Amino acid sequence: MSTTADSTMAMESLILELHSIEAVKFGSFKLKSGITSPIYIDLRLIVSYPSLLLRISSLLHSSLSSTSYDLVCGVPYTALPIATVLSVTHSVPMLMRRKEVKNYGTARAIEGVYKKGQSCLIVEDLVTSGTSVLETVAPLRGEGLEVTDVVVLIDREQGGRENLKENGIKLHAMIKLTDMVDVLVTKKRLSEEIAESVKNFLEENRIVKVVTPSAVPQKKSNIRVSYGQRAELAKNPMGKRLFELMDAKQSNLCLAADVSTAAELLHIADKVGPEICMLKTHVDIFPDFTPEFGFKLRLLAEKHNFLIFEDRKFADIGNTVTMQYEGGIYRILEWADIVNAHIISGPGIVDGLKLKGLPRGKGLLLLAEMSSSGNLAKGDYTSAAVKIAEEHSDFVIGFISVNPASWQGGPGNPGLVHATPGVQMAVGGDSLGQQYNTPHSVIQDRGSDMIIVGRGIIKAGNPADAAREYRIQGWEAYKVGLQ
Ligand code: 5BU
Repeated sequence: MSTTADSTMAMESLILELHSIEAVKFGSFKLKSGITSPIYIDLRLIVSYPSLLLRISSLLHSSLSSTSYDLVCGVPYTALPIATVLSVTHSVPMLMRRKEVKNYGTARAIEGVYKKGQSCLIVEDLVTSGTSVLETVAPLRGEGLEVTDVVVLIDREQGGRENLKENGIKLHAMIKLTDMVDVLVTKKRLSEEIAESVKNFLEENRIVKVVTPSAVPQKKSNIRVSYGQRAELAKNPMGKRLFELMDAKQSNLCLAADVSTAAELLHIADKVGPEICMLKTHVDIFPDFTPEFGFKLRLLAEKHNFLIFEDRKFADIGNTVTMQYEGGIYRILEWADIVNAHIISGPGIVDGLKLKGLPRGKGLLLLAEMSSSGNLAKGDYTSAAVKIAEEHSDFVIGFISVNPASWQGGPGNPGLVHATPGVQMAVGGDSLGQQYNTPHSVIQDRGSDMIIVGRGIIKAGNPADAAREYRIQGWEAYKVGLQ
């Protein structure tokens, strides 16, 4: 029998065994995300079947005959036993990634022995969007390891392959979920009807926006000027401070702290403070705002060394914005280091904000682009923002942008910063038009300097850990450009 026929048979028998032990079930299952799925896969129970575990590990290993690696690391927790067996039976040293980083002792995110530059293969049981894989890749890359390949037992085919590719990782999947469904139908374990509903479900719930080559702008140049050097080129003192702070904290992460109350914001700012260079607020969403809020947030900003950016998006004529900036109940000028403005009303808006902000050492970001689908900030509008920024570079510290690498002339003046919202570990979006890109894509391909992350952090089980992952991913992407 040919090797292909051998491996097809091995795969079919594995699929049937996974079905027999109920690692794959069909019915109606409520997923963590709230949606109801006609299929449920639980590979945790393979630890109860030693010979199956051994078979899976050796099949994963043999499916990678043309890929070389020095180390293996399983994605916690289900893939850990698979990675362990693979490591032991094929004498490849293993690493372990801690899910919870201790804040005492060695506080290591990666356990095991390794050297910078070694290659590490990721082992995973099931890939959906690829987010869990990326959460393991980030700290490994953060330690200087090369991570380019992940081997997975089952690919749900819901965007993982595309999202991983976007992050420079090749997915080697042993079993594709649709193939599994086909085998179960052929072997009379599953009706055609259920198989159809599973396939429809997978198609309708793809967590991906496939990024076509033309949608990913190419960098104009591979060489990036360091944040430290750019601090020297910034004309506005707040812009200079921002670059210095990013350099010192090794962070290009801004938290979009869109929580429900001011109290919650102060709580999360204290937890996430060590990871961020900037904290972005929408102060008008808080029912419990008091005049002390700004003072308390400033104390936290000093404690953890981050800047405060009120995402006020001023849009009126110069005279009105001076009053909106300084007055009202929020008194933004008192506590925010940075604000932003649309340029729809013309350069007078910058003059107005500058009148109040410049004497107090503040900075302004101009909205050159937006992250939401169908927005109108593009082309000539974006170019006009660049022109106004250049003419007011004593006060304007940079832009809210999404694709500065695709601008005519590229991201332009290195003394100005680019901050990009719409960032999550996996590309995709929300139901109200938000569009997400990955940290790697934002910093590396799109030529931005800073990732602005909201729900990716605040909705995570542990926001401080999630912030750490985003910081590492953002910083790694920046460092690649420096080399
Ligand atoms: P998210 O949860 O990561 O989607 O939050 C994004 C934040 O960035 C949120 O506070 C938005 O108001 C903000 N934002 C944005 O998403 N897109 C834009 O173009 C601009 C701001 Br400008």
